[in-house]
Amino acid sequence: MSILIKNGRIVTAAEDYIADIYIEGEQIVAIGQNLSLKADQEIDATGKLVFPGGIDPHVHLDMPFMGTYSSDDYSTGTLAALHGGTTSVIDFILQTQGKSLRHALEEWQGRSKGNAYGDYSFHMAVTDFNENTKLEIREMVEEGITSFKTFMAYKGALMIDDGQMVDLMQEVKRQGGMVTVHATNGDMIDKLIAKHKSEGKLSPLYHYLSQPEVTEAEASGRFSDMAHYTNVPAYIVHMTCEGALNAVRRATMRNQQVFVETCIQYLILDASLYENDFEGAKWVMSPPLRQPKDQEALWAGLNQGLIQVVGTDHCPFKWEQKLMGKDDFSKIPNGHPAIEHRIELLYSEGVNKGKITLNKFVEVSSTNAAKLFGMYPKKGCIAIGSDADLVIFDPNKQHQLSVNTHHMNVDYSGYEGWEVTGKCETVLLRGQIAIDKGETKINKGYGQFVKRNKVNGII
Ligand code: DUC
Ligand code: ZN
Ligand code: ZN
Ligand code: ZN
Repeated sequence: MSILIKNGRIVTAAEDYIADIYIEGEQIVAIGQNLSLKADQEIDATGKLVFPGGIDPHVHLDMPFMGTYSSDDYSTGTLAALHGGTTSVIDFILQTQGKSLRHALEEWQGRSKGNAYGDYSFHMAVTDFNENTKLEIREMVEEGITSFKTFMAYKGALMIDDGQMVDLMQEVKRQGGMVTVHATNGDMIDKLIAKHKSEGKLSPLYHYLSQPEVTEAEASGRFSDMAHYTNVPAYIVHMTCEGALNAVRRATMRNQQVFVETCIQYLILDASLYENDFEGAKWVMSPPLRQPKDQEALWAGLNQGLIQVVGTDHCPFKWEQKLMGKDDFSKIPNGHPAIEHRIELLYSEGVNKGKITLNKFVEVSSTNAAKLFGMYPKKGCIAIGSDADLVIFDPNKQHQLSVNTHHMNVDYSGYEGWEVTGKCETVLLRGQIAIDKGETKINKGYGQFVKRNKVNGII
């Protein structure tokens, strides 16, 4: 099977030019002007942008959490991602405390195998680092799982202490991996939750007020210090605020680079959404939405090169699941649905409103994640020999986001009625048209596990 994409405006992290792309099988075989190659199928991309398929390195599919499961599984989640121009995702395996990493890997392989539409990989969340787990780090790297997630919060379920953190960092450094972190001060947050509950303050607003900026800034600084001490490649997930960003900025003053991911919601939504009583549960996520001054800091951080990646932390729960916390904010399952909207919102709110360049958009939605997590140049670029993961994008198409049209398995939208300029029209994954004008063209099971390479923390 061969496809020729004619006359598109090709945009990568570094380039912007008009050319044709010739695809044979799963890969890009030729790029050039007026290619006179005969293909089984031709797509006219005149007036359209063509950029690398999005990579969302932060999603939670079918994940057991807070007494329930996130409502998108590998099938609905990766399909929704494809509709929104994201061709690869990296999901989190959660180790159960007291059990092995291998056991957790097998559970996630069971959930994902044969179910995905889009390509996927795994981070391994190490929630119990001990002599046994230590021996498994190397095995995981050999399996192509080269990033290890840690939690500085969710004590009793996911959190590790600082001693475990330093030990884990040293082992991951030895084996050629990256340590990533949910950087918030779990003890402070638990105290504030208990205090609010004892005062009868039980609405979603108190979820926000239990995780003030300082809890994230402090943990981000502490994590950076431990990463500096151990010299491990280090990455902070879902950064939301100015204080945390400044902790990373300070680390640069000793010539350290800590990589940073923010998520689309933190760039465009703010904490005023928690003021609408229980409605605010739609945006109960951790860390919570912040203030407009934090959004400004995050956009600036992208342009300053302090933030390399925009993900989603996609962790959807249906309204019925959110209602588990109707009388107690601490029981509202944390997470919000965004996997389908990241690319279009980042284009519309970022590029279209003049906050970031088109090249920066590609860099932070695809290329940097591929580089940081050992998938480049197979993924994250438009080059000869790379996987033909491509988005053909109509930059002028106006549309509205809504629960009535999205593909995520959740019965509300965090972005209901949001006006978006720009639409993913055709999405290719490994040389196959996966989505065309809203229609799905591939079958469940087409998505493959992406085995990732070792990383060294230089991009
Ligand atoms: N935050 C969320 O909102 N959901 C899943 C886990 C997390 O850290
Ligand atoms: Zn089990
Ligand atoms: Zn997290
Ligand atoms: Zn997460």
